[in-house]
Order: sequence, then structure tokens, then C-alpha cells
Amino acid sequence: MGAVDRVDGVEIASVKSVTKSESMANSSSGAIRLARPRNSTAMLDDAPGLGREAADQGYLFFRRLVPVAEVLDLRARVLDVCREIGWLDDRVPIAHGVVRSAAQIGAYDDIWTSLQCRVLPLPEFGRLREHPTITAILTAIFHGPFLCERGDTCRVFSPASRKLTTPPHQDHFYVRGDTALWTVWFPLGDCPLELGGLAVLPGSHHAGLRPHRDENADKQGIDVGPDFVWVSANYRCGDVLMFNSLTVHRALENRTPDCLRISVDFRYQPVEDPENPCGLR
Ligand SMILES: O=C(O)CCC(=O)C(=O)O
Repeated sequence: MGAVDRVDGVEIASVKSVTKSESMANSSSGAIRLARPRNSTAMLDDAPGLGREAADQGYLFFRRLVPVAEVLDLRARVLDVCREIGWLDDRVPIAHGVVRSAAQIGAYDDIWTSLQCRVLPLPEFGRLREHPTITAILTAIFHGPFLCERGDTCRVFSPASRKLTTPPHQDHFYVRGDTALWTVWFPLGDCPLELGGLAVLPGSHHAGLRPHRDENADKQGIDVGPDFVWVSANYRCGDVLMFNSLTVHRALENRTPDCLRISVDFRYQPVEDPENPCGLR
């Protein structure tokens, strides 16, 4: 797979490198190279094929895997919480998810914890975590039964928050436990590149755990050189990205003028190692 000039019509040159801190940004600033992810949607009825693709690439990407209506139901509930917290511009319809001017959202602080406490128990959240289309794929990946609720998260990121943007990292650095753990990530709504979705490095899980560093313990990341080609997409509502806990991934910066990027990530692991991870990102 080579670098491409555009991903779904967006020039890669306009996607700037995002890193966990200004010091890292100085060492690796500049455009990052993006390509389209391999689309596994056509393999949904081929469980062995999905298992092979997952083992080989360390990620799977599906278009319109989960029902848009269910994703938008959860989005509406999360936006209610965002409004109550005071993050939204209340002159704009709540469904647009427009952020109050100058709000910097995405830090792992007390408000973030309060967001988790209010969103994770929602029935809409639980229904998506155990959606049959997702669990069927996980059965193919794990070749058998698995545990859910291994560290689920709802994320909200404001624009102009480069320092808060998720840096390149591997979940295993934070989760530890079983490297067979997989994360299922998707945006709650359409998420074009400029809104700052997730990007993964295909096949990076094969090289094991890499060194992570930063002065901020919550945002430790990997210094990835400029030659690596990431895959990301103009995600549409219902699209789903899945990746192994050793697969290197990052968020792209939210470069919209005023929109929140809202997403969820669910974690699962095979029953053979029921160690419950903690300290998840
Ligand atoms: O959504 C993000 O910015 C980070 C998500 C992530 O790193 C994960 O799901 O493991």
C-alpha cells in the first residue's frame, strides 16, 4: 500500500501531524501520510477470512456496520450531557454539536470522568457495545467467546485542541493484560477527516509493544517517523474501525471551526484470559 494524495477527496497535505505535546510536535511536525483503510465490509459472511485479515493487518474497517438510527440516538443522549456540562453553543440546534467558543475539551479531568459516569450506563451505549453485527465479528477475531466491558469510553474533542488530541500509542501500553484485546471505535455521527477521526498503522501490531513517553502520564505516546503511512477515512455515521491492542493508532486533529468530535470505543478480550484491564485510555 502506498501513500495517496487524497483520502476520500481530502488532500493529505492538509492533515497536519498531531502529537501529544508541543515538544513532540517540534520533533515530528508536518503533514502525515494517509491512505484509505482496507474495507472489510464485503467479508462479513466470511468469518475465517475476517479472522485472517484481523491477524494480518491488526485492524478491520467496515462501512455502515451499525444502524445509523441507533448511533444517532446515543449521539443525542451524549449531546444532552454536553449541554448540561456547558460545552455547547446554545444558540445553535443541539444536534449540530457546536462547541461554545474557546472551550477546550478532551483532557482526562474530573469533567471527563463525569461524562463517562453519565454516558456509560445509558442503555443506548450498552446496546451498541453488544450489537450483533459487532459481536459476530469479534467472535471471528477471537475464534470463540469473549468478554466485553474491558474499558469502554465516550470521547468528546473540541477544535483547536492540538495538545489534547490523542497521540500515537498502543492500547496495550495503558491496558496491559492480554495482547489479544481488541478495541471497537466509531464516531457518533459523520466524521470527515477534518473532524479528527482515528488513524491506524496497518500491521504495526506485529512489532510488539513500543516505547511510550511524555511528561503527561495521561497522554504518553510513540514518536512515529514521517515515512509511515497511516490509514484513516472520512467516516460516515455507522462506520466502524476495530483494532488490536498492539496496533499503533492516533487521532487526527479536529480542524473544524466549531464542531465537537464525539465517538465511542469499546474493548473486548477472549475469555481465556479474564484479567480485567484498568487504567484504560
Ligand atoms: O478517540 C480518540 O481520540 C482516541 C481513541 C483511542 O485511542 C482508542 O480507542 O484506543
